[in-house]
Amino acid sequence: MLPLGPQKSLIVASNRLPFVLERDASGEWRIEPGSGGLVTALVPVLRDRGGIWIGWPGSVESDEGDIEQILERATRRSPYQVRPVPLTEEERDNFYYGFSNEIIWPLFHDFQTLCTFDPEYWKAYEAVNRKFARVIAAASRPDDLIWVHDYHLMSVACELRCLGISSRMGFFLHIPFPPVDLYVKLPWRLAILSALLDYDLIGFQAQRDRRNFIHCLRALVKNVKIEGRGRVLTALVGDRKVRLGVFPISMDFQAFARDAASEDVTRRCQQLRADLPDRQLILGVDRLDYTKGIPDKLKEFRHALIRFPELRERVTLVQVVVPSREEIPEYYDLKTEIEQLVGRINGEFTQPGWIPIQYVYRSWERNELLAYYRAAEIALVTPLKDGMNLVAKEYCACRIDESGVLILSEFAGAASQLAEGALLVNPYDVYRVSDAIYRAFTMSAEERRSRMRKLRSTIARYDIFWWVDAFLKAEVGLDTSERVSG
Ligand code: GDG
Repeated sequence: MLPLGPQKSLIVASNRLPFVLERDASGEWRIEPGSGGLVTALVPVLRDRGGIWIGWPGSVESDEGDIEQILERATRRSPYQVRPVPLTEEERDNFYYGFSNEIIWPLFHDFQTLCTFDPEYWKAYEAVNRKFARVIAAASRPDDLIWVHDYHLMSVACELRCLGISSRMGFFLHIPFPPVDLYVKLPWRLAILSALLDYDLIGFQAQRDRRNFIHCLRALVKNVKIEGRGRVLTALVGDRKVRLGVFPISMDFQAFARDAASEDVTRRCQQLRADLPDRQLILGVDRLDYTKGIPDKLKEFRHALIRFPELRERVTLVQVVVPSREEIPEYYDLKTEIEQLVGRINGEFTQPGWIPIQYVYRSWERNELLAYYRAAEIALVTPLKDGMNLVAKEYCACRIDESGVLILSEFAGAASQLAEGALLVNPYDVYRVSDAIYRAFTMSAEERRSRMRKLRSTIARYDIFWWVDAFLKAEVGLDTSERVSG
């Protein structure tokens, strides 16, 4: 159990509650408990300490009515309580689609040209952060630990302080923090930076993100002093003392490895292998998002087929694209672009008995995903920018026979931990990526094993439970001054 002090409960706030709430065919609401890594890791702490998860249930107020009741029923036996933060349709549009996904998401991933700096979005962002703060204030006791997640909620601590809440508050940014030259384009750059300084601890995925944040502090805020070294530094800003930590997020390594070895997954994996005799399977798994660099990846795969003709009929790229934010025009256009590229490349290279790209546009059942992780000799993970990228880690966890090659973008947060075992590439460099595909294809079994062993040992050590533990220890001010190797 974590040494958080006897009376401290944990209050977790994230944009979405850890539930999937959907209407079934008959129009009735259905609720499924979340199964992501964050939920898995936090549930034991919430169970031990008692705690509350606060977030938007994903519907808008006009849908409301029975949602509160559904949540209440669904969580009656859950180890933690849930408090919904309802949003109006306008709030969803301006706060979620607007400020969060048309400003912060593109800007923080270096896509400044996709930003729409609409002042109405900012007003909604402030208002919704205030709304979250009110729900948190009403639900928490003075000694509770408050842990806020991600870019939708950067101003929550500031709003809580205005309400007179003095509890310890931590914030974890799941996405990258941009370089100062990009950050300064944000019209509300100072408001957001100062709001973040109201947290006691700010956690970043990688050193790159913390370094950018410190550059921004130095450029925009006066009298900044940074003290300490290692995983957690202290920023002294005026009379504020804020800890700045690097905590690369991960997944439940043991659960992935165990489930990958299950009978179901093993059977399905054998089937997949039997369908691709004498062929290496290259796997790409990405949410539909311009940050994931899917069109670039397809072009690079094509380039590899042109430069290295021996790859033809010997490799198959299985590219899964998980539907996401399709109601936003950029995402719809991206889907069209991907589909056209897949069609063009398959049209150019297909031969009897061999189609170079198998394209899947849907989300797989977990076991299907695990079977593909196990069956694929090569994973091609080439985001243009990514906070961490859990697909890269999950792939390695599922390589229970210690084979497999991970080709990884140097702009994924995961690259800072996995540089030794992975083949790191610049996802914009068509030659580098096509070389890496060929190198992976021809890599000896011995080299594959030695690289995969290193990858798996790092990921097993710094798993999701390590992550929760390290963050919460830093939040309560315990020493976490180890070197930032994880
Ligand atoms: C954000 C940051 C950061 C994917 N396809 C299927 C499926 N998935 C699951 C994977 C993985 C998750 O989705 C994707 O996680 P990522 O980390 O790769 O990417 P984002 O969704 O963009 O996440 C990212 C993360 O937050 C955590 O901090 O790493 O940088 O952008 O877990 O397994 N799951 C199933 N079927 C699929 O087809 N069941």
